[in-house]
This record gives sequence, C-alpha cells and structure tokens, in this order.
Amino acid sequence: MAETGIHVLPKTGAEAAKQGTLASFKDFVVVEVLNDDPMAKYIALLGRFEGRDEVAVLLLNRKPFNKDSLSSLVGEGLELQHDFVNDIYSKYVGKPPPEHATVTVDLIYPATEKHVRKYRQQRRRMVKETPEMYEGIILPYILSYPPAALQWVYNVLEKKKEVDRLIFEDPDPQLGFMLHPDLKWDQQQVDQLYCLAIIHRRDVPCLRSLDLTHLELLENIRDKGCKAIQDKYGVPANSLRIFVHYPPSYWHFHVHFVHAAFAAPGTAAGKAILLDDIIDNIKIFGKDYWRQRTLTYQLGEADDMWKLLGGAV
Ligand code: M7G
Repeated sequence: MAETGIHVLPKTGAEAAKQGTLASFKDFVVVEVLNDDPMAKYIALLGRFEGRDEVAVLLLNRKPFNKDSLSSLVGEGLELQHDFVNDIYSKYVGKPPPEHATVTVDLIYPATEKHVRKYRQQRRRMVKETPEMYEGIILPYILSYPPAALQWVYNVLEKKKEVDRLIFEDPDPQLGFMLHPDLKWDQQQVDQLYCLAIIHRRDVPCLRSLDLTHLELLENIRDKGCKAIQDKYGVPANSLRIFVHYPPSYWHFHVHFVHAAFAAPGTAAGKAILLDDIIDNIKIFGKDYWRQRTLTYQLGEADDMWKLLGGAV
C-alpha cells in the first residue's frame, strides 16, 4: 500500500460506540446482567469498554421469525442436531442460517445512573398520584430534569438526527409534530409497527399538562399520524393502538402508535393511556381533567419517582 505519511489510528470500541459506528464488541466487558427475560428472548447487560470508566447499557433482543423468507429458514440452511424421537414426535436443536440468527442490539453509551436503574430488574409497585402529589413533588422533579436527557428529542426536532427516517412532519409550531419509527422497531415487519410522534412545542412535558387548549394538537396528531401510517405502511387506523405513557421516560410530550396485533412492552394498564380516552375525557369532563384526577400507575422501586413518592403512597 502507498505510504501517505498520515497514520490513522484504529478507533477504539468506546470511540466507535459514541459515533454509532461500532462493528463488534471486541473490547467490551460485561459487568452485570441487569435483566433477563427468557419469554421475551431479551437480555439487558451493563458493561464497559476496556480502559474506560463510563458504563454502557446493552439490550439484546432475538428477532421474531421473518415470515417473508420461510424457505431460507426451513430449508437446507437449517442445520439439525437430533435430540430425541418418541413415536410420531421428534425434537432437534436447529442452527439457522446467519440471516435468520440476528438479534437487535441497542446500546446506550455512556449510560447514566438513571438508564442503569431503568433497565435493572426490580420489583414493580403501584402508585396513586394525587393532584397534590403532582404539584408538590412531580412537577418540581420534571422542572429540574436535566435538559441533556432530552438531547435525542431535540436532535430529531432540529433535524440533526434521524432525518432519513422521517415518516411525516406537520411543521406548525403549535399544532405540529414529527413522526418517526420508534427506536423499538427495526421496520422489518409491519405487524410489529411502532412509531413515535414528537410534538414541536417544548412547553408540554406530559399528560398532566394537557387541557382544552391542546385538543386541536391531540386531534391533529391522531388524524395526521394515522393517515401518514396508512399511506406509508398500509396499516389502517383501526389496526393501531395509539397511546401515551404516564409517567413517560422522557418529559417532552410524545405519542406512541403501535400495531394492534403487537403486544409491545409498555401497553399495560398502569402505564399506557389511549389517546382517544385522553381527548374524550378533556371534552367531557373539562379543561383540567388530567390535572385534577388521581393517576394510578406502576413504578420500579429503583425509579427516582418511587423514591420521591415512596413515603407518600
Ligand atoms: P416513553 O413513554 O417516554 O418511555 O417513550 P418508554 O421508554 O418507557 O416507553 C419514549 C419512546 O421513545 C420509547 O418508545 C423509546 O423506544 C423511544 N426512543 C427513545 N430514544 C432514545 C429514541 C431515539 O433516539 N429515537 C427514536 N426514534 N425513538 C427513541
């Protein structure tokens, strides 16, 4: 190879991870299994890149079978190792061809203590958050939330990131929003569709902030979000579960659009509230319905909010 005089040092895993250009986990050391769900075929790991103090959270998910390429899955490529046979019943361990053996890999690096707590297995508790608890404890907590935690949201809204993933945008500063595939969806199978609408306004942290003045915004997200998903993926509105989390992980209002056939994590009672119910309750019960009611929801014991509310519930 010609000598150019410029020596490009190979990137360390840590540097490549920060740039999102990691090719393997060669110098990654697993420190702890944070969580492990054999049913969901999911594992959450805490680790470090060699020589670095910052920690990383690594989430691995086995991907569902791709029904569009069954012939390459159940064909010559599936290597079989015999386990047992009994009458008409037989069992094997199969080693699928590489394209069917993939996992999705989500890396958070450097991860904060809050990320580690979020993904560490912990006991779930139910909380009844009264309006007084919201005003006195949660609202100050939201207002003191570090802006850096929302950097990824602002990167999306300012078109610094995920530009090529944009599905739809309504640029109106008051009523507008951006619609992208959620981080949880690899866009391979439409029956696992998971999209996220993020509003342009930066003064609506969560469900509790919504009142009559936001009705038009909420209806706009629902109607234009559904149309954009129908146009791009052919999934009709009556196949979509559209909801908001309370409490969310990120205090900038956003709406989840998920295929109704997909039992996605985070759709449970005590976490997800349907957008239609949010809209209807404002219309029927009045402008500050979501501020006035007690909200019952689940929290992990390691969550900051559980620690803040723990004594009061
Ligand atoms: P949430 O209700 O605040 O929290 O939703 P949850 O994580 O408990 O559901 C935030 C949503 O944003 C989740 O569905 C995340 O998967 C999604 N999300 C998080 N990040 C960091 C990103 C990202 O960088 N890009 C996209 N497109 N989605 C993200």
